[in-house]
Formats: sequence, structure tokens, C-alpha cells
Amino acid sequence: MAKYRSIVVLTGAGISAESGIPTFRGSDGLWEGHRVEDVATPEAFARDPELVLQFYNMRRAALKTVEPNPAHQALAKLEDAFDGDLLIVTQNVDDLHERAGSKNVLHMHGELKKAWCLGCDGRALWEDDILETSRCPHCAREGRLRPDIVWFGEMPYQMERIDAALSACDLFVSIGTSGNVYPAAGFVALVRHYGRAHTLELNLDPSEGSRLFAETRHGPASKLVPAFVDEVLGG
Ligand code: BJW
Repeated sequence: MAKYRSIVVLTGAGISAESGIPTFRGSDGLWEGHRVEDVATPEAFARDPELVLQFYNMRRAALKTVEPNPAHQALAKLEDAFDGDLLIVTQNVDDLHERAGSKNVLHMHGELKKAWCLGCDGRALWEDDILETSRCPHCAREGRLRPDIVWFGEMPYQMERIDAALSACDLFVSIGTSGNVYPAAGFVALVRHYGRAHTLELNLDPSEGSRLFAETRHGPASKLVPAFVDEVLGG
């Protein structure tokens, strides 16, 4: 019997690194010389839509070549076997949690495989390239689609639901995130403020907020996460 009743797992780029998706701030984290901060903003999209669409088209296409790894699979196994509540809050825009079998996943920074129409505010599943000439499937207008991604300066999705889960959980686990980007980087402090949960970091190396966690384990997610899941399920 697991000793926890309500778990929130925050994931970042590090959990998908071993699937072959580059992280943002690693040595391979640049895209053709651009920092993510220069591409992932509404201002960059207004200035150079072709460049920004190309950045996301390339990453959407690359998704077809990668698979979930043992860390994603272990979290899906945890959700399946755990008799309490488990919510995965991911900063990742890939679909590897879902493809591993996780169901209770919240994409706070959006999803690569969705397009958002600035004309009618509709969202649509989008598997292929978004072009400046693409037409919205809802309102049929041309040239109003953007990737459904939360850029710098924009409000991440479902913050109220995330806050409710953080306040109710008794275990908060942060996996594969550098702790550079807010509000996600502030979740551990918030959980500590609520005062009821154990806090655990699983990351390749200490994150920016590492010292705020009650417990930290460092190493590759493909090893740390399955071991953590076995521990939780083993009680
Ligand atoms: C492994 C591994 C392996 C490797 N195993 N581990 C000052 C203070 C507070 C806030 C701000 C501030 N100045 C500006 C802000 C706001 C801004 C912000 O945080 N800026 C910072 C740069 C300072 N934030 C925002 O604008 C956000 N919106 C906002 O704040 O709205 C207002 C608000 C107010 C109040 C409440 C709520 C909201 C929006 C942020 C949007 C972020 N978007 C991006 C790009 C879009 C998605 C995409 O294109 O994919 O999201 S940025 C990019 O960073 C992406 C990621 O989701 C995000 C986080 O990166 P992540 O996942 O941590 O990746 P890395 O590469 O940084 O780290 C990987 C880690 O994995 C490393 O530690 C490795 O060691 C590890 N690793 N291999 C385990 N095998």
C-alpha cells in the first residue's frame, strides 16, 4: 500500500532527453543559433512568423521519430497502479507522456500537435506543418494560425487547477527541469508554503531550486524514475 494519497509530478525537457528530444538549456539547446527566449515569444512571432513557424514545424516533425522512454513508461505504470490521485503537470509540448499511456496529463506550456486560431480562438489537432497560408478548420480564415504554445510573457494553461493540486498533494516530484522558467520553477516553494507534502527532485544535476527540495536524487530520468515508481508502489 503506497504511503501517499495525492501526487503531483512536474516534468520538464530532461524527461524526454533520452528519447532524443534536445533540452532547452543544455549544450545542444540552441536552434540554428537562436536561444529559445528569442524564438518563443509573441514578439518574435509578430516580427518573423516564418522563422517561428519553422522552429515549431521542425520540432513537430521530429516528434514522429521519437518514442517514450522508461521514465515516461514508469509514470504511466504509476498512474495505472496507484490508488490515490496522480496528476502530471508537464512543461513539455511533446506527447510522450500520452504515448506511454498516461491519462491525467496537463500541458501547462501547450502542445506541439495543436494549432490555435487568432481569428476565432479555436483550437485544432495539427499533425503537419503550420504555414502562413494555413486555413483554420473552424472559421476557414487563412493565415491566422499559430502553434498552441505558451510563449514568454503569456499565461501558462490551467494555473487554477495546478494550484489546487499543489495545495492538496502530499508528494510533489519534479523531474528533468532546470528551474529557470516561472511559474513552474516556483511550484516547489508553493508546495512548501502549503506545508503538507514531501518534495523530491529527480534530475540529471542540481536544478536552480534544488536546495528547496526536501530530497534530491541526481542521475538520468530513465534510471531514477522507474526506481522511484517501484518505491512508491512498494510502499
Ligand atoms: C535530465 C536529463 C536526463 C537532461 N534525465 N534530467 C523573473 C522572475 C519570475 C518570472 C519571470 C522573471 N522574468 C520573466 C519572468 C517570466 C517568464 C520567465 O520565467 N522567464 C525566465 C527566463 C526568468 N515566464 C513566463 O513568461 C511564463 N508566463 C508567465 O510568467 O505568466 C505570468 C504569470 C504570473 C503569475 C502566475 C502565472 C503566470 C511563460 C513561460 C513560457 C515558457 N515557454 C517555453 C517555450 C515554449 C514551449 C516550447 O517551445 O517547447 O517552455 S521556454 C522553455 O523553458 C519551455 C520549457 O517548458 C521551459 C522550461 O525548460 P525545462 O523543461 O526546465 O528545460 P531545460 O532545458 O531548462 O532543463 C532541462 C533539465 O533537464 C536540466 O536541468 C538538465 O540537467 C536535465 N536533464 N537530461 C534527467 N536524461
